[in-house]
Amino acid sequence: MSDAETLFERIIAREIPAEIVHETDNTVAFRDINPQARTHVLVVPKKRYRNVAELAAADPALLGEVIGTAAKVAELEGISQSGYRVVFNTELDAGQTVFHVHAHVLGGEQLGFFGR
Ligand code: DGP
Repeated sequence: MSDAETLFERIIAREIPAEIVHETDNTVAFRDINPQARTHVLVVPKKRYRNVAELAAADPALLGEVIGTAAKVAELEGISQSGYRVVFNTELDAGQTVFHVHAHVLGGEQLGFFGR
């Protein structure tokens, strides 16, 4: 896979199957293949930025749209009242493995604290 294309471009292009739960003009939301909570959905802007810092610097409106899609996913998944977490893993110490910015939407159960 070239640096110009990550796994997520292939999911967005429907070249790799994923369970898509919501889509807007500029974002796609699909279930994480390795869920860390009862609900675990990834929200990805269709345009690729490496991480949330690059997205925030280049296109804050699109970052706002990613957050808005995350909130919409929480509604659709029925967890907006019970609570959920939105996480952007950023670079290696945070465990980022796919370098196409994505928000994790986690919920559907009591989440543990996180850190080390
Ligand atoms: P991160 O560690 O923040 O870069 O998260 C990448 C996430 O992507 C990780 O939680 C697992 C998920 N993932 C990896 N490969 C696939 C895949 O082929 N399909 C789906 N749906 N999710 C994937």
